[in-house]
Formats: sequence, structure tokens, C-alpha cells
Amino acid sequence: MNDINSSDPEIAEAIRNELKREEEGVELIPSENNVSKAVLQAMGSVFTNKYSEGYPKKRYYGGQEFVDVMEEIAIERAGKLFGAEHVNVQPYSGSPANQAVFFALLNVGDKFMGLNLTSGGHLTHGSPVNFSGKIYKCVSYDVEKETELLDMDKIKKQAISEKPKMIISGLTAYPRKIEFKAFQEICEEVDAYHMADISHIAGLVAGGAHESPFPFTDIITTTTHKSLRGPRGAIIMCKEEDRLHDKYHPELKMKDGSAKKLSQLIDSAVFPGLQGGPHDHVNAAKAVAFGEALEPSFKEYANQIVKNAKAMADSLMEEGIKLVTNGTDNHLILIDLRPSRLTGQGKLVQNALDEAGITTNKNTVPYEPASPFNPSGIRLGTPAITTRGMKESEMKVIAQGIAKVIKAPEDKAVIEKVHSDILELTKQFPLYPGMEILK
Ligand code: DSN
Repeated sequence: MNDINSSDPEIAEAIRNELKREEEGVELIPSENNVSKAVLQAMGSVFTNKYSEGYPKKRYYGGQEFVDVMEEIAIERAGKLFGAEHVNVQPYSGSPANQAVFFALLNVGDKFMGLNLTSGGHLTHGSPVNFSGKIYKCVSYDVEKETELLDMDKIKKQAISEKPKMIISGLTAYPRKIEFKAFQEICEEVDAYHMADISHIAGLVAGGAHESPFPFTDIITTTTHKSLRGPRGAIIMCKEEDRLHDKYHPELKMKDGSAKKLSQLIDSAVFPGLQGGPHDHVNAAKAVAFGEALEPSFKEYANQIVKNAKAMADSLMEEGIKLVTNGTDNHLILIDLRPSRLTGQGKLVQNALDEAGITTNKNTVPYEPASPFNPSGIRLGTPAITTRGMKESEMKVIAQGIAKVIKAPEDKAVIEKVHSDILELTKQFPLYPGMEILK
């Protein structure tokens, strides 16, 4: 920080304050994490200076000898981590990655199925305010009202009657496992592509704590910065061959008359279809993160994320807090505030938790009776606190603090007491010990 401290003290101060916030608080947003210093260093490297449109050994600019080495390592490591036949590491983030898959496989107006946002899906899974719902025809599937779980038989019936060209499996607020094999069987029955968006659970998949979508799915998209603990970005992985080529793309041929592969459709949708130069500094950091995820210790990390989530869910329920689906089997927990007489008060609770040093996000619950801006849920997750070494006993302390705040979200004395307990706790689990900018 020496240079930025003197050249741009305002931004230096904002960075220092953010580090202090992360060190002193408990980060429970399930899509966030704390990367290693090695990942930070790769992101802050001279690769940020380079343009490298194209792919390794097929670039449009000179000076690519070291970018190629880095990108090939990133591809190889991701392939090993997820058992992928083909990997594209260039997508800038999760939404552009999903956009590239639509662009590669669907035509404007084509029908697809995705999980409704209020049932725990993502904007890019067909929300009417997103490109996916505006340009393509989305038929959403939902969790069941009673159980708040996905019913695969019902989804199958819906797919048979709707005949979508693609089905997206994946979640941002569904606290249970996804049955990728069952989704694939449905896709094969109705001749639909299967895209698994594993952004939230990629770290669990890589560490063996969640069933892997491969070898079942055609395509996997994932961000790299959530449970996978890499830099902010995304990758797309797919099978080489397009099993639906003759049905949907018979005209797409190579010069020698052979069918265009799925991997080629994906690559050309990313570049030159949607993106220009890849962010090489971020891709270098992806490679570093994939290397870390290949270490045996990452398996332990992934399993501890799930154990911590279960421990936190159990403690919250012991404190009388209602959870969507009454628990979790992944990294995330969705609190239903309605039985706590806080319908539509997610924002109030999120702000009160913020004041107590606990970062969460307000979220809709299935069949939300209020609004997305003032919803009735709070979403929590354990990837970041597991990174800093916290285990089951710490989950209990945090859950008790959350429960106290939910029971008295406007009581400043309660919030202050929880905050002091959180400060005491986080002091024992430093995130970046000795990081110079703390000085
Ligand atoms: N914004 C992410 C999340 O928080 O789940 C999804 O992209």
C-alpha cells in the first residue's frame, strides 16, 4: 500500500476501511468469500496491462507467450477440478457467462426453463427484468408451497408439456442439494440442453461436498468468487460434442463438413460473440485459486462449510427462528421472518445485523407476500467464516447473536451487546494476519 497511500490517500483510506470492516465483522453473505494473499497478488499483477483477444496460440495481438502459459494452466486446473472436457476461463462474471450460453445455443424467443427468482433462482435464469426473460421465453419452475423443495416429478411433467430448448439447474437461495442427474434425465427425455449454474456451490462440488453436475450435464457455468474462493469472475465448462446438433444446429458445420462442436459454440459465443479482451490479471488469479482448490485441504474446507451451515441452522432453530425448508444441506440458510412477526422487514433486520457487525442480505422467501425490496427473508452462508477458521462452536455464538437481533431489531442496547461479542470473536480469527495496510 506504500504507493497508493501517497499517490491517492482517499482511495487508500477506503481500502483500509474495507479491510477493517472485513476483519472485524462476520461475513455471512453466502456468495462472498475471502481470497488468499496469493490470489490478491495475481489480481494486482502486470497481467492487467495486456490485451489478448483470442485463445491460447490463436491470438490477435503479439506478446502472448506468458499469457498463453497462464491461461493454459488455468484451463488445465479447472478441467481437473470439475472433470470437464472443455473449459473457457474468459467470462468476466456469472451473468456474462450465462449470457454466452444463451447466445451459443438459443435463438431470440426460444423457450427455456429456469428456477423462479423467488424460489431461489437467479436473475439470469429467466427473470422478466433480465436479458434472459426479455429476449428469450422463460417458463419458470418453482419450489413446492408446502415443502419449499423442488419436486423433480413435477418439473419433469412441466418440461414434457412445455418442451423447452434448455433447462437451467442451479440456485442462489435454495438451501438444499440439486439433483443434477435427475435434471439431465429430464433434459434427455425432452431434447433440451442442460446448463448447470453452480456459482454458489462450485467450492462444494470441487471439494466433494455436493454431487457434481459432470458427467451428467452438457454445460456448467460458475462464478469463481463464491465458495470456490477465487477472484471475481466466471468460467464455462462443457462437453466437447453437441448431442443436439442435428436437432437444433444442423447448419453449423466446420470447413471439412463435420458438425460444429459444443465447445466451439461456447468459445465463439464468449469471444468474439460477446466479449473483447479477457481480463488476464483476473484469469491468473483464477488459475491460482484453482491450484488451491486442488489441494487436499480444500476438501476439508468444503466439508466444513456444510458442517458449519448445519450447525448454524440447528442453533437458529433452537432459538426459535424459522428456516425455509427447516434446515440446509449446502452452504446457505434462508431465514423466514414471517413467524417472527417481521413480514416484509428483511431490510430492517439486515440493517440491524449490519450494526451488530454481522453482514447478511435481505432476500425473498418462496411465495413472498411482501416485495423484493422489502422482503421477508434473510439469507446467510458459511463460506467466508469457514475460510477464517471458524467451526461449529463459533456458529452457535453467531446464531445466538442473530436470534437476539431478530427478536429485538430496534433495541440499540441488544445490538450493541451482540456487536461487542462479534468483535471479541473475530479478533480470535484474523483474516489477513500481518497485512501491511493495517499499519
Ligand atoms: N449476486 C449473487 C448472489 O449473491 O447470489 C448471484 O449472482
